[in-house]
Amino acid sequence: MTEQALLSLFRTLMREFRLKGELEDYRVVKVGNINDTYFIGTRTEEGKRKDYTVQRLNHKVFQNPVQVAENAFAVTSHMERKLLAVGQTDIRRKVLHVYRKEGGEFFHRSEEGDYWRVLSYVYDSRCVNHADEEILYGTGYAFGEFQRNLSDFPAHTLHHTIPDFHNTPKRFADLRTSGERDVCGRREEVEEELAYLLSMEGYVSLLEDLHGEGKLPLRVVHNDTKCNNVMFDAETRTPLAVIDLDTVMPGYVAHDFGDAVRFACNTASEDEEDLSLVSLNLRGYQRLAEGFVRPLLGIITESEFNTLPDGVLIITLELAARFLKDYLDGDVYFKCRKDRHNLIRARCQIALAKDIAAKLEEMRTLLKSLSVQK
Ligand code: GN1
Ligand code: MG
Repeated sequence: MTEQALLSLFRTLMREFRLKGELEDYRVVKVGNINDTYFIGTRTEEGKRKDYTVQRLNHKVFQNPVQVAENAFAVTSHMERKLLAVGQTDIRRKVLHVYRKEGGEFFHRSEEGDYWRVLSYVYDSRCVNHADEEILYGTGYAFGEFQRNLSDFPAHTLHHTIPDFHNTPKRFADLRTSGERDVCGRREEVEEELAYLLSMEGYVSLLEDLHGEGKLPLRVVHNDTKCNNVMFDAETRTPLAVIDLDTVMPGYVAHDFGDAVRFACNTASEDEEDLSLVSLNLRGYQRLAEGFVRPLLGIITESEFNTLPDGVLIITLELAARFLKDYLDGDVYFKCRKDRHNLIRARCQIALAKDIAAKLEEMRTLLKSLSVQK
């Protein structure tokens, strides 16, 4: 989009979403593999500055944008009510706000058919991609607290915005199919990765199997718990709001814990090409686990607790399968920022999964000895 088109769009959004003042500036947010995000700065007649988050929702990925928005609205309203009732101040820094138009609509539809929305901006905060121990603890705590705040939310009222989102056996079946179809002729190049992942197929259904046996409850979970989805106070570094609520759906606690560890406790980035740098930081895992479990004591069941380390391995395998599938399909889902980006991501996640598998027993022992338990 040209600069002029963007500015004109932002002004339209301000009008439609009844945001006061004049547009002053904007920034492009480069994080995220699915949606397009901007921050816009406005100033009122009285000279007051106010910022907002503006997003174009990827409606190829989220085929029912209104349902995505309804979920986010319901969940944020619930958390806001709950936190205000216990005297939370500065609520806008703790819970995201979903703006609506005069008639209650969540989106502006552009001429091109895109879906644009407005969310609040978390003041004096920062987003962290590479976490130190304090941030790891804070990340765990923020997602544990998120789950606690939603533990009394009626999960059945949420829409399944992406059906089978963390249904790992289904993700593996889809990978197998993409390997068989081989629409881009890339299969030969990934034979080794494909064989490794499919060799783990028996293990990845563990959570679904336990759920089927009535041993693992479904809860409202975030489903995308990367540490860059928690905003931290720029000064004190305490966790503030959890953002990116597009995938909030019923799911398992182990997925949220697992995805947080997968992303933040990798000693390298999610798409590191030098696989010798990729490993699971056990000390970081322990800190993240302490933060996560603390707000959930008395809420999660023993079987949920015991499956947390499996969640780390399962979700890492799942991401590897999703990236590899997208590579086989011709890069149709995730944004690619370099050549073979999905293959690079898949290889990195496989290297991480192998290290996690080797450390799984140690991870179980560490979890059982957490200081929060005593
Ligand atoms: C996508 O766009 P982003 O970064 O919020 C993806 C997640 C993946 C993640 C991997 C809707 O999230 O599931 O874990 O990339 N979101 C969707 O970085 O598929
Ligand atoms: Mg996301």
